[in-house]
Amino acid sequence: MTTEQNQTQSQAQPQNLTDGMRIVVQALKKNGIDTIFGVVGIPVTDLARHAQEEGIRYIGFRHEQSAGNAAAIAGYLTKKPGICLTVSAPGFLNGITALANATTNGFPMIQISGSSDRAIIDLQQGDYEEMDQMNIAKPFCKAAYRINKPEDVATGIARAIRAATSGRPGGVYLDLTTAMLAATMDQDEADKTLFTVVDPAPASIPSAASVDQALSLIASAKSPLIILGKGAAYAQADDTIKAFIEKTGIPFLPMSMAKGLLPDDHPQSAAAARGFVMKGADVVILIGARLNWLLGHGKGKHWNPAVKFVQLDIEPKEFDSNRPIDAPVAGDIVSSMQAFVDGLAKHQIKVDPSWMDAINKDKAVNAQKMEAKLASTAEPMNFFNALKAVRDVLDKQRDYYLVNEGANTLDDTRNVINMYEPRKRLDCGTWGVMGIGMGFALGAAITTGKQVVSIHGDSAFGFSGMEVETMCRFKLPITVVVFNNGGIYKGDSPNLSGGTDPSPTTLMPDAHYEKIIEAFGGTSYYAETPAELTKALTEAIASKKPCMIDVKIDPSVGLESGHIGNLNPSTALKS
Ligand code: ADP
Ligand code: TZD
Ligand code: MG
Repeated sequence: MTTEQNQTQSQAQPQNLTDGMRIVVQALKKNGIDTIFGVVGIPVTDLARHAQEEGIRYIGFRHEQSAGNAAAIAGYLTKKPGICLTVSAPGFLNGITALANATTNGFPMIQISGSSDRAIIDLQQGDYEEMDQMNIAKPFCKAAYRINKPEDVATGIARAIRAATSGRPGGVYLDLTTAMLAATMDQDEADKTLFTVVDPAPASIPSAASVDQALSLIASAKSPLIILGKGAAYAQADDTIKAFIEKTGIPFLPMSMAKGLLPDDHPQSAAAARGFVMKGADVVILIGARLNWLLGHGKGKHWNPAVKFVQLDIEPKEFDSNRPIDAPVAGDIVSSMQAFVDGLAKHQIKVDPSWMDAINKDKAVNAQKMEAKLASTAEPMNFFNALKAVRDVLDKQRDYYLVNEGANTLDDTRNVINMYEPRKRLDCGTWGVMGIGMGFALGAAITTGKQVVSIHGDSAFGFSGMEVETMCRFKLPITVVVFNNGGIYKGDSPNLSGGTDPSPTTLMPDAHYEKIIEAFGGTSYYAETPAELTKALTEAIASKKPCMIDVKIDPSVGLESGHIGNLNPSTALKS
């Protein structure tokens, strides 16, 4: 028995008293929180124990960053804030990258962290894990609060839930002082403080004038294009978005995590003609997508110079952030898309068939080029013949979540693997961050109970690889696929000094990542050919058990930085 367990039992509260940490659990329960992802230690171990005792699922991770990523993706999938529990100072800091990433991507998440004695922190007298956590968290999240008294727990939790989920969702930091966690109060009085937040993310109805203006502009277009972003996927306005797209006939381009909102094989998908439609569109309708680097900031050589923009977003500050927006529509996407569908009675929107014909021609040319790449018989495999094997297995069974991280492994998988259902593709997102992989895979599997296929570059996998133990401990139906080309982007880059140290991008080409899972009783596969990969993936998925496949990829085939080599500062010198 640990000292902490001893303390819990010997300090049993009299019947009519409760304490801060029990009230936190009650307040979370009262607000429908059913899962906590975290890593325990002083001062939050008993909080996790009480949560489990009260029927909240506690998923213990090996590193807070993965716990935070799991919470963030749970938030994205459910529209309820995902909860990540961390200990003070170092545990808190380990969670902050995930909290910042959640905020950047618009995922609702609350990082709840214990913190040490305020008086000692403020005088910097050197407490155990001393850190001024709330002030450190502030630049990395949407909002930060501290609960100092047990009487304030319910209000603190309510504020965190509202801040995480209303408006543009994001990460919230909630600081729980050790003193508050231990403070006692009368149980009946504590019960009276508890409440359920009413309508945590209120609808935001767009003005009729803004909808009218947008629909008039769209009706005047010759070559309109809809861009669907992960904000649209998050909003869960699936049927209304589909209705608007199909009633108007406007082609659509999904951003990475919006793939599957409408199926990738939908006749109006312009995904395989991305460059062509961006250059050719005269009116672009952004639905829950920002004009950030992923869309070339909405200007420059990739766009039609005369293009006009309609933008549907819940965050009015987003409009004009990169270029003027001709018809901004401020509102939540459920309400705005409903207004758009209703507005079709008044506005005649019909797309000129020659626009779709031109798109289809471009799609056909690109599809042919892609099929040629996929038909490669290279051995060792390149990304494309390996991905063809994966695609052919996954296309047969569509009820799975796809997690994806890496550089070439990310970009090529996005292009090859079709998605058919909303919110099923989970990836590096707005920052292109490595390390989300295992956290997202675990978060998706725990939240949905469904099969997850998690495809990582060998470098990307390394950031969260120890969570293979977590996946085995919880017996989750996740198949981890590592595309092992022996490095960051590729495995054969030279050391420019001519010395024997591996180059900055080199990892071990002969590593057998699949062996990791053997340590935890999971099933391992190694694939050197497409046939071996097909067999391994088919078996792994059918087993519904934790599995790992190391896929041997030619170390020489990756592109520097995948598809974003143009962002490398040294490109100018090289060319
Ligand atoms: P992507 O990376 O897919 O292009 P972004 O994360 O850049 O998507 O953009 C998502 C946008 O969606 C953000 O500007 C965010 O404010 C917006 N958004 C998120 N949820 C909603 C919602 N429910 N209604 C309207 N807009 C939303
Ligand atoms: N650290 C973090 C947190 N995020 C990052 N994006 C990077 C470092 C830099 N980086 C990339 O942008 S991609 C990548 C790194 C380290 C790994 C690419 O190698 P991989 O994929 O093995 O995962 P491929 O298939 O070899 O390209
Ligand atoms: Mg690699």
